[in-house]
Amino acid sequence: MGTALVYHEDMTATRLLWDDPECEIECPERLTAALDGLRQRGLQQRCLCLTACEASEEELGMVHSPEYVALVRRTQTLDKEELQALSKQFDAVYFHPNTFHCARLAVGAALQLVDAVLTGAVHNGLALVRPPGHHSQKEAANGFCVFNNVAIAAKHAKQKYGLQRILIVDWDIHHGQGIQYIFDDDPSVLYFSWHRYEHGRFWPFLQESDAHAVGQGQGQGFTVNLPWNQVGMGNADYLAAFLHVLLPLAFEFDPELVLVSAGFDSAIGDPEGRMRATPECFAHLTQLLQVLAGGRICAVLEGGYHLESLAQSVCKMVQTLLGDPTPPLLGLMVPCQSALESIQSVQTAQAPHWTSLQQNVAPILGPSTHFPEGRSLPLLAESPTYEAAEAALSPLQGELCLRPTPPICTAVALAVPGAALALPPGVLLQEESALREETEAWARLHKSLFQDESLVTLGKILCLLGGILDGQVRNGIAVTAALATAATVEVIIQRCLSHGAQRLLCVALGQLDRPLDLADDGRVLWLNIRGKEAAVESMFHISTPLPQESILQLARTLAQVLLGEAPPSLGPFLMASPEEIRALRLLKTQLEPRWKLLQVAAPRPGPCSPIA
Ligand code: Q9C
Ligand code: ZN
Repeated sequence: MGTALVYHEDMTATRLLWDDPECEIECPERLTAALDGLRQRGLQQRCLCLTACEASEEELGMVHSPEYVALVRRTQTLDKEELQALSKQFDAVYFHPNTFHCARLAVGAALQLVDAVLTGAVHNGLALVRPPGHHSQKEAANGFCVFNNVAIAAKHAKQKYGLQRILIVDWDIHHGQGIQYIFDDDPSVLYFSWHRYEHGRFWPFLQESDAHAVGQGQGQGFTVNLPWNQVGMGNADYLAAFLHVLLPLAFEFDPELVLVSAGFDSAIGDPEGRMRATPECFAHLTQLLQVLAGGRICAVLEGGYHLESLAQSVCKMVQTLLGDPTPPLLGLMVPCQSALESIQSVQTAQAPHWTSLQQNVAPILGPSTHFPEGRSLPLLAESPTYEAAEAALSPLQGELCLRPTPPICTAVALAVPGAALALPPGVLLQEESALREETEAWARLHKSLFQDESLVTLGKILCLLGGILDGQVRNGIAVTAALATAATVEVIIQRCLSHGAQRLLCVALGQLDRPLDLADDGRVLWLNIRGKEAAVESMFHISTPLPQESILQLARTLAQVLLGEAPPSLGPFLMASPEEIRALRLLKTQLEPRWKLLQVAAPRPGPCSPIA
């Protein structure tokens, strides 16, 4: 069992007892919708289902004061009028006679999940909880949150397991100011939050939600705030934030555990967030986090108020936690102007604290035609509807239904008898080439290029490729004696294209030339990692330097990752050499006009810059 799902149905037992439009969206159906979604898609059945137990008062005490815990305990015996009066003492909070029980279950669920992951019972998991936690503070309930589930989970991981570096990723659309306050001066917890901010005009209207708040004392640089100053942020904006802010810092930090404050009010259709990221985006965000901390991810539900959007996003996340392939992302991958400005403001604020960001500050940006504008946002009036997105998604989902997860994960074609490569268990060995006719046809086409033994190799590779194109095999490795010749690679590419593939990425490691007569028509992106030089031959033909690494070690790691294991930690952070940085920056500058996700800075506003 790889993925835990922690839940208790009692957490549906708290609800709003009076009229309050602000609080009514935090309803019990949120949990049942998410759970029904998981059940209907057969995902719950694939998880290790754990029943939550209440956290002890000692555990609550890791974050909250005894007086505050006592105050929440007393709500069990209050009547409706008293509950309403007490609720008014806090911002956007309601109490119910079951609140104390539910809130202790929510904390308990988060702690059980951390235990399951850190004892190795599972690789990762999700706690489906109510009430949420990230706004809650030492002595205050806030924003539907009573106890700070994720903050207590982080303290627990530090105290019980001696962890020294924990990353909290808060992708809820509200700022988890509660978590920020609790770890403000603590360098062992890196807290990342993006949130709807609108220059301070969105709830909870705090100065300290802005990018300049980086933490206090020893904790400086360990609070990372990315304020979104417009609504309508989408898949490209979220990905850009991960690629250019969160991941560089996370690699440099090298966490031992990743906690996710998994709020889905950042998804399309949500009335609170008014953003546009589709449910598939959460599969990608999850996958990007899986390279950290040996894949130890504990996600805990926070917000998410559009029931259907919430359920779909939760399902996409759980599917990725389970190791299923990520679905394609909809939309042009072009971050918007406002998102680029926000990203740049975090980079500027954090650069003094993080080596990996120091190369990005003050980019050399002229108002040149080389920097086309970012995507412009639609007017506020045309806020996206979930239904519109769903309509756009349905053809794609139809296609996905026709392409279920292949039954075989990794296949290996061994062209070397008794190859010494220690292959991990779980791979399917392909013994026989069943494609004699096709192989020979290809060989006739390239007659001078294939010798006898390379023909056998080609046959085995084509057989493997056939399995992938038919949807029987998810990925594969071919181990060949000779270096793959350009001719073999060309045959592979041609076969994929003739099978109807629209876009192929070829990563060539080492001295392997791109086939000469390959059309540079945008269908094949050729990335050669070799030698020392970086070069842009075209927007689809790129060379980068090769890091020092044994090829055998690379092959073994590659096989493990293809099989779904988490990649090994990269260890202590080492900055690239000045020459490497210069080469990569030049590369980036050349590629940015075509590949918009490389852009990290908004073009300077000015008379020459194009208007979005
Ligand atoms: N329209 C969570 O998502 N109301 N809490 C804001 C702005 C409070 C959200 C009003 C929202 C609290 C966990
Ligand atoms: Zn929220």
